[in-house]
Amino acid sequence: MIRKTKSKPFVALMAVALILCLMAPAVFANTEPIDVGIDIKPFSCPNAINLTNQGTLPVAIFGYPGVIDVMEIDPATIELGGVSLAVKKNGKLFFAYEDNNLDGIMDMICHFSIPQLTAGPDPALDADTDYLFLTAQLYNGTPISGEDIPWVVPWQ
Ligand SMILES: [Ca+2]
Repeated sequence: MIRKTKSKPFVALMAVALILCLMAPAVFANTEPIDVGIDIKPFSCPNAINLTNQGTLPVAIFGYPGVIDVMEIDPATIELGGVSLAVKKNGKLFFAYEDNNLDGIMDMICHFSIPQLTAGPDPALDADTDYLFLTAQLYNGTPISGEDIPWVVPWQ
């Protein structure tokens, strides 16, 4: 009597396909970041940044009804060009909530260390930086992202 069995590679392939199908909703559900409006140096226009400044670069994340509630953003996950929020002297992350653009919706002002942004051989921010990208996650894991154009004044 000959037992007809499926080949091992076929079974393995089916198993992989099944796992991928089962994982797909989890993998793809939250991969598309919510596009949020941000403004580098929201207190001034244009966004002139002095690279030798030892302070922080403020960036506003604007709340928008039905799209983004800034209170839902996990501050620990916020990065600007891969640089995390600056840390205050008291050890807490440097951010604040305020309605920066006066539209009645709460915004989040995030502060990033300019020395950190400009540090290293491949800095997040230098005279050639066209865009700065801000990424973060909501407390529920949903990713968000936004971008703005910095104006760097390295000679001042
Ligand atoms: Ca606002």
